[in-house]
Amino acid sequence: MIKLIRSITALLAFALLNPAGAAGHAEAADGTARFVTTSVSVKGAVEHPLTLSVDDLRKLSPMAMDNVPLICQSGANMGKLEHFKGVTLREILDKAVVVAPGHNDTKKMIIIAGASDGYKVVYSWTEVFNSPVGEGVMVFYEKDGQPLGDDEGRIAMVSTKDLRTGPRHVKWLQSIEVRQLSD
Ligand SMILES: Nc1nc2c(c(=O)[nH]1)N[C@H]1C(S)=C(S)[C@@H](COP(=O)(O)O)O[C@H]1N2
Ligand SMILES: [Mo]
Repeated sequence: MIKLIRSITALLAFALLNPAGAAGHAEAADGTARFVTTSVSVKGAVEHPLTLSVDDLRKLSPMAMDNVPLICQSGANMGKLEHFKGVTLREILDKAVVVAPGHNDTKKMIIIAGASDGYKVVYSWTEVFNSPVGEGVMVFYEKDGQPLGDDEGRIAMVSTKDLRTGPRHVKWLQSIEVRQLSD
């Protein structure tokens, strides 16, 4: 009886200490595997809400980039993104078709990029579609010809023309939401 209680206690302790393991998922040594996303939803003020897998993203116009330094908001050098491939946020939003019937609707629109760990960054519609920054905003899915690793994959995003590129390098991208300010 005591033995039985002991083994149940040990099992419970194991499950509590290894939540992802208990749920049957493989967990990377650094614990980021649970954040990995395999599709991104495009939602909000769009005519066609989408759920795009890596294969779906591969069907859009591929854009390859060679070398983007990653600089944190603090100024710290976080390394660089090299030889990565993706598509522009512009193309994704064009596919979803932003709903903006009023002449001034787009001017008060924001695009929220959300990650599975709760991280969020915003863009304005104008920034994406009417500024040079927009040309460099990419949703990417491949690095050095390989799928993105657990540390940021399988889908991530980066605004390559930002002065400090770290903050809008969104790891584990999960959603792209278009919203119009109501006031
Ligand atoms: N999903 C997600 N992406 C993120 C972050 C985060 O907390 N969550 N931090 C950002 C910041 S501020 C930086 S500088 C870079 C590098 O963060 P790291 O050192 O944690 O890899 O990732 C960016 N992307
Ligand atoms: Mo950062």
